[in-house]
Amino acid sequence: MPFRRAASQMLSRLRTAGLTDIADKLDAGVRLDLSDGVRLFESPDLLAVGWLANRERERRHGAKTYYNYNIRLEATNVCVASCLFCSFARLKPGDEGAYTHTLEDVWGKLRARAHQPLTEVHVVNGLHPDLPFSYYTELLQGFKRIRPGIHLKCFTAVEIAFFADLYGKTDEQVLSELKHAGLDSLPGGGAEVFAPRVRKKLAADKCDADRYLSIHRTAHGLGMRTNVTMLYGHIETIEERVDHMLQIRGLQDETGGIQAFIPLAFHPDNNQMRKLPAPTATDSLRVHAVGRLMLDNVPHIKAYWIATGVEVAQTALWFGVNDLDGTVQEETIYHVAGAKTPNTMTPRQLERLITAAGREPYERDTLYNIVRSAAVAS
Ligand code: V47
Repeated sequence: MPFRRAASQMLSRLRTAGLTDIADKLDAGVRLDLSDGVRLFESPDLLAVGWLANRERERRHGAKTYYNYNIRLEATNVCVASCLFCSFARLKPGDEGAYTHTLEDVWGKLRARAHQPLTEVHVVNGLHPDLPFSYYTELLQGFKRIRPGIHLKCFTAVEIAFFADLYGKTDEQVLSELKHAGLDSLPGGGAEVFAPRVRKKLAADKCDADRYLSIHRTAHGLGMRTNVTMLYGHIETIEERVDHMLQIRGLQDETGGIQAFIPLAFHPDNNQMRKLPAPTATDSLRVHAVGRLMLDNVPHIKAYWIATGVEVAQTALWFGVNDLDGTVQEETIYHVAGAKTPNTMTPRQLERLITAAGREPYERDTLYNIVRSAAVAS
C-alpha cells in the first residue's frame, strides 16, 4: 500500500541518516540531549530532520499556523552598546544617522493607524544613556491612551537590565513599574547566543546570559509572558546553538512563561561582521527544525519572515514552524543590515502565504488567543 510504503521509506531514510534512536526518543517522550542536538545539526539529511520536526509540530498544532496584526517601532537608535552584528545603533546623540523620536512622534505612528485592527505594538530600542525613565513609562501610557486594548510587547531583557543599572533600580522594580505603566510582555531580542565566548566577542556590553534569563524569570513571576530568540549564522558553533536551546528549555521547565522561540538569521550588511556570509536557506530551515525538536516545552516556533526571507519562512512551515510573526510595518534593524524582504505584509498576504503552503492561517493576539480564522472569515 502506498501509505505503508511511504512510512517504511521514511523509516529507512531515518536509519540511513542515523536518526532512528532520536525518532524513538521522540516517540517515547524522552528528551533530546546535547549530543542529539549536535547530531541533528550534523546530519546530511535535512529532510529527515525536517520530517521529525514537522511530526512534532503537527502533534501540537496540526496544520494551524499563526500570525498577528502588529506594528514594530524603534523609538531611538542611540545605543551605548557596540555589538559587532548591529547595523542599527549609533553610539551618541548627534552621530550621523542617530535619532530619538519625541513621544508625540512615536504615538503619532500608532494614531496614524487608527483604521487598522492592530493587536500588538512591538518596541525595541537602543540603550540610550540620557533619556529619563519617564520617557519609557509615558511611552507605554500614551500607547494605552490611544488604543486601550492593545498589547504592548516592549523592551528586551537587555534594555530592562540597562534601565535598572542606569536608574538605580532592581530588575524587578523596572519590570513592575513598566508593567504598571502598561507593559504586557517582553519580546525575545537581546539573547544573541548565550555562550560566554560568543557573547564576549559579539555583544560585550550587553548583560550576560544569566541576567537575561533571570529577567525573563522575573517577568514570568510578575505574570508576563516572554519570547526568546537566538541570533545564528555567524561565529557560533553547533554545540553553542544547542546549549542555547537547552538553557531556554531549562528556564521553561521552571516557569512555563516562554511563548515562542525565534531563531534570527544574521544579516551582514553595514556592520562590523560584514565579511561573514549570511546563513543559507538550508541552515535556516535546520535551525528552526532543531529548535522545535530540542524545545519540547516551548509551544511556538516562530519564523520571523523579515529575517529568514519570505520564501524560507513559508517553507519552514514544514520544518517545525507554526508561527510567522505578523504584519510588522516599520522594521529598520534588519533592513539597514541588508534584508531584502518587504517592510510589511498585509494579513491577506500572510494568509495567502500560509494557505499556499498547505497550512491553515489563524490571526492570533500576542498571547495566542485566536482573533480570526481565515476559514471562518471567508
Ligand atoms: O536583539 C540585530 C537582532 C534582535 C542584527 O519577540 C540582528 O516576537 C540579524 O528580537 N542580523 C531584535 N539579527 C529583533 C527581535 C525580534 C524579532 C521578531 C520578533 C521578536 C519577538 C523579537 O535583532 C536583536 C538582535 O538579536 N539583530 N542586528 C543583524 N545584523
